[in-house]
Amino acid sequence: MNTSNSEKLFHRAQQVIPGGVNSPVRAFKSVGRTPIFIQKALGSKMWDVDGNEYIDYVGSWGPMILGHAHPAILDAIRTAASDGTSFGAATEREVEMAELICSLMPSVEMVRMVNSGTEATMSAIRLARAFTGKDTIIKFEGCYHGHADSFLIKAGSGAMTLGVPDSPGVPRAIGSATLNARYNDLSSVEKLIDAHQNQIAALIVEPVVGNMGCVPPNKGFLQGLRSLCTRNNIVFILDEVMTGFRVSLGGAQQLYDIKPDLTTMGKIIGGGLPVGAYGGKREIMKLVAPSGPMYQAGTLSGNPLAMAAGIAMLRMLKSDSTIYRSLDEKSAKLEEGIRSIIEKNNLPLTQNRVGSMFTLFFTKEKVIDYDTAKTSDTKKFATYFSSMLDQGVYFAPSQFEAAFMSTSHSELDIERTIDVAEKALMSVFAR
Ligand code: KE4
Repeated sequence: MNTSNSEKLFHRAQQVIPGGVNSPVRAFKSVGRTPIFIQKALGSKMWDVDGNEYIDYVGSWGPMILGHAHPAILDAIRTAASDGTSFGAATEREVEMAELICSLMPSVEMVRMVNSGTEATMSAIRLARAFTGKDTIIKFEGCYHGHADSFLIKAGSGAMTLGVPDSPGVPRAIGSATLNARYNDLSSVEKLIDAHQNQIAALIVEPVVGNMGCVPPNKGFLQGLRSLCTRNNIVFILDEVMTGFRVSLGGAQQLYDIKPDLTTMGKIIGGGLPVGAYGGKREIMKLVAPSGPMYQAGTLSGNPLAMAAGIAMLRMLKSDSTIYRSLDEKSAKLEEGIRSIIEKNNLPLTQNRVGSMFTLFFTKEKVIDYDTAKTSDTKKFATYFSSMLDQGVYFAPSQFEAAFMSTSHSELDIERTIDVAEKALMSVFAR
């Protein structure tokens, strides 16, 4: 496969951008090859700067649930842009967006727009600290909540991929206020709460983990966290940046019938533009400036183009009740196709899936947490990734990420993906 233009661009990029990319996982470092530079995308396809076509299962890490360059989203952006690109003042679209989010996620009584998932989660924990007057937070090993200092302790996603789950530069005072529990292990949470009585402000969790690869919650896990937080005056934060409007129209909290105190959002609600949000109980949210003393701000928060794209996205998701069933059926077909290859060849692989987010792990172990995810053979994954890419199928360049189906993936795309996966897996395990 000719990737000469990507290689030239990557060389140039590395002179002026750290690692040649604006987000680490894009550098393809853990899969040991030059990253592809994308020229354009449409529906389920992407084309790189050398003209190679890919069936895309990254979907910009989640936002592209309706496929790339959806006409309704492009129209909404064009219309908004013709009236100006940013005002730094209140607009009607922000009210409409907030009302839409609150209508789709009943636990969210008030919501504040920000510009990324990181801003959403870092604001949510500041708010929880302000509300409770306590400082310590609980997160889970392998979960990723963006790159704010408090979260870069045993973090997932790119940090886990690059083997730097604990980043330098995080002050000890901040890091020591973050405790890590084990995902799907309620007793690990109880032990932390017992050992830090009355110190814990918040517990933040990916209700379905995407950032150690896809890891679903065990039955009763989320409910157990809810009752522990209620009993100990801990703000229960569901980080739905990835799962929000992905695993169901009302997110994981609808799918698992769980009511958090705060929810963080991003990705899909921006329709591909930079958007994040945090929201929840009115009594907590009213602490946020200017209605309360907890300060958080943003020049481009509620940006008109981003709101227009997000409103168009959420309106489409809300208007078509077949979308989530179709996403589930497409994803199940792919999962079934891969399962039959695994069983036919007795391959040491396991799959996790929730709706249209899923991961193929290169381990025989059932992946239920950070430790079991880490049993994956990342070298074999890298060989598989490369073989898939060379055959025109683009999955995340990391074992510790989720893949995403969109409504624009066709039956043909899925059949081709299964065929290509069989060839790729045979090349990995034949060695
Ligand atoms: P951003 O700041 O990247 O918009 O969102 C941070 C974030 C917060 N919470 C969850 C559950 C997330 O998945 C993310 C970001 N997801 C990664 C993909 N695993 C972003 C990709 C990247 O870092 O380039």
